[in-house]
Amino acid sequence: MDTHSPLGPDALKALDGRHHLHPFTDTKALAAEGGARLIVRGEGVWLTDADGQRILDGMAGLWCVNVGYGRAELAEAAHRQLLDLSFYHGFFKTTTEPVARLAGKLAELAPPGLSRAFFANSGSEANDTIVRMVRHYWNLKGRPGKKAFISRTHGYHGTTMASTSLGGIGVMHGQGDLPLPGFHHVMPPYAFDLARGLDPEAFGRLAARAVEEKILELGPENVAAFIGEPIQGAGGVIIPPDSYWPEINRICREHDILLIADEVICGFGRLGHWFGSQRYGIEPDFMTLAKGITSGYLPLSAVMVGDRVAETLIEEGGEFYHGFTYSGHPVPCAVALANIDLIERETLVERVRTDIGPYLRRRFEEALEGHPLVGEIRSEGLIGAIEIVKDRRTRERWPGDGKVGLMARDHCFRNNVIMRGIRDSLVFAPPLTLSHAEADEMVARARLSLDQTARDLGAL
Ligand code: PXG
Repeated sequence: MDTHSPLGPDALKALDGRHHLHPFTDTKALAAEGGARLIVRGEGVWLTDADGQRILDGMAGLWCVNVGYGRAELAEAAHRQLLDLSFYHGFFKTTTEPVARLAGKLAELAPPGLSRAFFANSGSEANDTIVRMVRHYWNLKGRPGKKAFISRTHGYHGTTMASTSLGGIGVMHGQGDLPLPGFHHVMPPYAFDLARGLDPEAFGRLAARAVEEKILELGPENVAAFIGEPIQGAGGVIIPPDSYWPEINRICREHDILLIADEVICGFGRLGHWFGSQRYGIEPDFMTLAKGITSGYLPLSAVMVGDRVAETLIEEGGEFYHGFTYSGHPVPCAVALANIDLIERETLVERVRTDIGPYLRRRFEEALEGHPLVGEIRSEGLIGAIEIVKDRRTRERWPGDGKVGLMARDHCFRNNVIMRGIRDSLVFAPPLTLSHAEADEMVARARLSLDQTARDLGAL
């Protein structure tokens, strides 16, 4: 086929239907629905499809387009770098300017002590890298028994064998015979579902205690690390009570367990701080960075390594037999620098914390006050969830095990606002550049979609 001949939307959709296996998709069901919606443009918080419909992207792509679509500064950074040096690597005693500069910049932005960066292409690869680094570290420390990883139900850490094992998504474990041995899961700090009348701070401590109990059950001498997202994203925007993370710090310190903060969604301003670790006072040995590092313009991830681990790996580890062809690709690194520069110049981190984050939350609360389906609205910075229930008082769910969340999501999609349905909740994580008027529009469309869902259910 001539790859340059013009193809209309129908031809493209037909090709897609015949040849493209979509990620996280029931291909048979997609075909039965008539195939995929073709997206052709992005500008700011808006997408345009092949029919010319403008869609408000309340999910920033996949929680990643922090500075919004179509920013010329990022395109120009990539263009310049592609012409200057389209590729070189760091394997055999070489480096490149964007990589060196980005490593330095990340060390400056990260919490104190996380001063080394290892680059990869995706959050999944970064977490796999951490699994290898952690086990290598404990072997070097003469404690080869410390092998087990603890994480949370509803945690999402990626989709490779090890990162799926770290994750706590049951349907993913069901495919590929996972988790691998040595990966354990405990309850998440999911107050809405699990607190059962306990006050939030007491519940936060209870959820942290579940980690300690698992450590004691396995024996601290066998536990290598705990990994958690500061706020669990893909698992349903589970926002921990403030009591949770300080307890996790204490527990990891006391039992000599490494602490990994998976900042793939929370990083780069989403919570109104550069990193979720800063919002919650987490003292991690590792941070996983991806998505917002380039605002999704190009694939890039980084593992930030804390000094105590880095010093051991460097002083005693010899060669680390690990790295991807594109570990530290200069083009995405140049884009990441331009992206960070934009976030700084437009003071987006502060804007999320003091302006648009609280504004969007207030507007949701006003618009959905007393809505028969809404059990809770929670948010932090520009990430949040609306819990859908059958009975607002008892929090009883609708039958169908998450079907109602998907119904609401589909109404949103038809109303040209993108939100994610996760079990029976509707979640949002728009670009950090969302204006007040766009926030109003997003809330109005979400309200309409929830009304339509309620009507489908006979609740309105
Ligand atoms: N950690 C976290 C916290 C994530 O959210 C990953 C790791 C893996 O990153 P990569 O780059 O390998 O995808 C993620 C990714 C969704 C959705 O629909 C969420 C993610 C990816 C794709 C879809 O919510 N999160």
